[in-house]
Amino acid sequence: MRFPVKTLSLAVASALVMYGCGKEAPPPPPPPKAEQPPAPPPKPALTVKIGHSAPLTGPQAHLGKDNENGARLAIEEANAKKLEIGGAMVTFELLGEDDQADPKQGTTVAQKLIDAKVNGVIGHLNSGTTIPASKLYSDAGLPQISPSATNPKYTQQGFKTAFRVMANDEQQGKVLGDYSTKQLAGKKIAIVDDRTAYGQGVADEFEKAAKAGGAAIVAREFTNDKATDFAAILTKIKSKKPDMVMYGGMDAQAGPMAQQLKKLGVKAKMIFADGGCTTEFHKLAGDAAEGHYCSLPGYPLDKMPGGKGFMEKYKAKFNVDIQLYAPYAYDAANVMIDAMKRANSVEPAKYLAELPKTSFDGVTAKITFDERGDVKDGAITLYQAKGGKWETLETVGGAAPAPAQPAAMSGMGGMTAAPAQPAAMGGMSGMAAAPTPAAAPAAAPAEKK
Ligand code: ABU
Repeated sequence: MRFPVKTLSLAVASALVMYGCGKEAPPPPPPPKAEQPPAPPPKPALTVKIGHSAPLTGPQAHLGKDNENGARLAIEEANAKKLEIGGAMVTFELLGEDDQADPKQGTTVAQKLIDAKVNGVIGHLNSGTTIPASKLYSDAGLPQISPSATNPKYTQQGFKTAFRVMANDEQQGKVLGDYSTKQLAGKKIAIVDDRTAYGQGVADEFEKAAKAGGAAIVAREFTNDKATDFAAILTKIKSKKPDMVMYGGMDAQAGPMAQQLKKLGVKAKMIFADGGCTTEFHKLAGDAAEGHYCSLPGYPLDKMPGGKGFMEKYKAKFNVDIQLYAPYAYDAANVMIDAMKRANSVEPAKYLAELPKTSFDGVTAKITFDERGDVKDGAITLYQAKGGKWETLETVGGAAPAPAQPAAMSGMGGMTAAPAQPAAMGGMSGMAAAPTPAAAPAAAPAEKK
C-alpha cells in the first residue's frame, strides 16, 4: 500500500504535537532485577535417642511406668520447643526398656540400649540394676542419670558417666536411724530387708545409725523383692518384742508386711525409706498402714516451686497420679537435655563434659552435682501414715526451697525443685519442721573423678 508523502507527514506531525501537549511518555523498561540471595537451606533434622530402663512388669511395674512417664513428659516438652542443637533441629525419642528389676536383665537392657546407639540413659530405677549397668555405660562413654537408685555404690565406682538426682542411702539410712532413736525413742528395733542392693544397703545404714543412737537390734531378718508372705520372719520378730520394725525394701512387700504385723498383734511401728513411701503402700496395707513411717529424698513436691504444676501436668497427660519417682525422672531427663544445650552437642563425649557443671532448677531440687555425681545438698523428708495418706513430719538437710508458686505460675519448663511423693499420694498436709538448710553453696562445678 502506498501513502502520499503529504498524508504521512501529517500523521507524524500530529503525533509529535500530541506528546508535546503533556501526554505521558511510556514508562522506561524496569531495570534488570537484582539477584535475590538464595533461601538458606533448611536445618538438618536429627533424632536423638534417650534410653530409659525400669521394671515395667512384676511387682514394681507401677513404679517403672511412673519413671518412664516422667522422662517422657520432659522429652515431649523439649520436642515442643523445637530445639536447635549443633546446627540441627533435634527431636528426642524415648527408648523405654523393661529390666524387670533384675540385675542380669539390667545388663542385658543396658547392652541393648548401647547397641541402639542411644545418646544417654535415664535409669535404671533400682540400685540392683543401675549398679551393674553403670559399668557398661561407662565403658561405652554413655552418660547415665538415675532418678531413683539410692545405693551409694553407684556413684562411688569412679565412673565419670554416673549421676543421680536423689540423695543416697547413706543419708537416708542415717536420717531414719536418727529419727527412730531420737524422735521415736526406739530402743529395741527389728530389721528386715529384701536382700537387694537398695534394701540391704539402706538397712545397713539404718542399723549403724540406730546403734549409734543407743538402740539394740533385736532381730535382723531378710526376705526378697517378690515375697508376699512374711509369717515365719514376723513370728520370730514378735518373740523379740521390738518397739520398731525397720524394713529395707519396696512397697510391694512393705504393704503386706504391715498387714501381717497387725494380724499377729505386733504393735511396733514400721519405718522404711522411699521404696515403700507410696500410695501403693496404703492400698496394699489398708487400715494396717496407720501410724507407720517413711522417708523420701527431697522436699514435699507441693512445697516446691513448680511442684504443683508438675502434678497437674502429669495428671492431665497420663490420667493417673504420680506414683513415686516421676518428678525425679522428669528432672533427670531435663538435666540431660540441658547439658546437651549447653554443650551445643548431643554427642555423649561432648555433653558429658557439661554434666558436672549442671545447675538446674528442677521440680525436685535445685540440681547440682558433687564430685561423684551425687546430687548436692539432698534433703530427706519424713512422713507418717494418717487416715490413708502420708503426712509430712519434717525435712532434714538440703537447701530450703523458695516458696511454692501458685500452680498457674509455676509452669514447667524452667522450673524449680521438688520431691515427689506423698503429695501425689494425696497427703502432705503442710510441711513440718523446716530443714536446717546448709547454705546453698554457690556451686563450683564439680570435677568428676
Ligand atoms: N531408692 C529406692 C528404690 C530404688 C533403688 O535404689 O533400688
